[in-house]
Amino acid sequence: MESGTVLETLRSLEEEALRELGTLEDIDSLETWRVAYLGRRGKLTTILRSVGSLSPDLRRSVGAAGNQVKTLLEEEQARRSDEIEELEVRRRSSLRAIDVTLPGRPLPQGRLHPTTQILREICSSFTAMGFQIVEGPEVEWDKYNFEMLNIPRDHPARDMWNSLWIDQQDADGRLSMLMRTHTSPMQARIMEQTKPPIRLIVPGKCYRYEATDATHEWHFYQVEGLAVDEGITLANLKGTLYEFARRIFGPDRKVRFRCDYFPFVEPGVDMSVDCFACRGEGCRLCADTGWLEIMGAGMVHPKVLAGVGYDPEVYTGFAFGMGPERIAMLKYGIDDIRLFYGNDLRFLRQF
Ligand code: YSA
Repeated sequence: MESGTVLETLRSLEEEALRELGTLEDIDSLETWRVAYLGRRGKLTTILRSVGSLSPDLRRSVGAAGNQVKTLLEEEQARRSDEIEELEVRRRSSLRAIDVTLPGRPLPQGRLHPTTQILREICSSFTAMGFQIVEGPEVEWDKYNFEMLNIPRDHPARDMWNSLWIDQQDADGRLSMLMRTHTSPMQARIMEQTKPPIRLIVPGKCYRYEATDATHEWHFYQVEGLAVDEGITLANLKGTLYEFARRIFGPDRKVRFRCDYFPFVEPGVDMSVDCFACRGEGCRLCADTGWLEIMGAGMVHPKVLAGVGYDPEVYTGFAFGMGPERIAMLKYGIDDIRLFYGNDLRFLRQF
């Protein structure tokens, strides 16, 4: 065989292989191409194998030229493989192409819980009347939750507050710490530390060991109010609470005060608002009374004032404790208090 013929065959093989390589568009056909030219029985491999049968002179020149073609084809194959991969990536991302003319998707937005909203409304209606806001502990001593509020141990009035006790005993082996059942302990804590005049409200969470129903939860909020000064009367209490009701419910809502008993006030009252569900006719929600009770209130008992070192002959005061969830129920027409803490977004999104 002449060296010129073999070298020409090699050149045309190189041209053919490179032309074909340029048309390939996927990894599978690239592999077929590799097998056809560089595989064990491929066209170039066959030529290179035959070099052994050539004369020593021809072997050297054809062998060198054949290896050059092999190196070139291998390099070109690697380059084309990178190009094909890039093409694939582009093809795939064009399937997920962004249509910049589409309007953006709204991001899910959080909002304030209805209890937080009503607490803020209640607080601002009182701060507008000159009250300050104070907070207190949710885990409380028996001393503040009951004793300093004129509810000594074994007093039957303790049954009004079904308590969740903490496993903590005093020197007599009696339970002395509990989850506060109301925000009233803050009355004693504040008066113990401050001198009149006092005008403040205490929003916070309370806990009771009680069965739940449409108007009762075992954990709920209260907002306590306390005003102590010289010459404060029941008229001041009624005026303040009427103004509060007007600000929260508007001028058309009916409000009712009735006598009620709390050991830490004398006299004691409760305040109700006409039921939103039946407009006073009587229904399941208001237990057929036409009214929903929203708070207890009264004139601070002289014993409570004396217990914190105030002279009840000089100072008088009023106090109240309201349930914000019940107020939100009346304001927004919610017929079951259990919805507040059921974590159902269908309910929460409405506020
Ligand atoms: C009374 C006189 C004062 O001078 C000061 C405060 C008070 C209120 C007293 N500390 C108290 O806790 N009274 S109460 O048991 O009648 O609760 C007050 C309000 O809390 C209720 O009117 C109601 O709105 C809410 N409440 C009570 N138990 C509840 C509840 N809300 C939801 N679930 C419960 N289980």
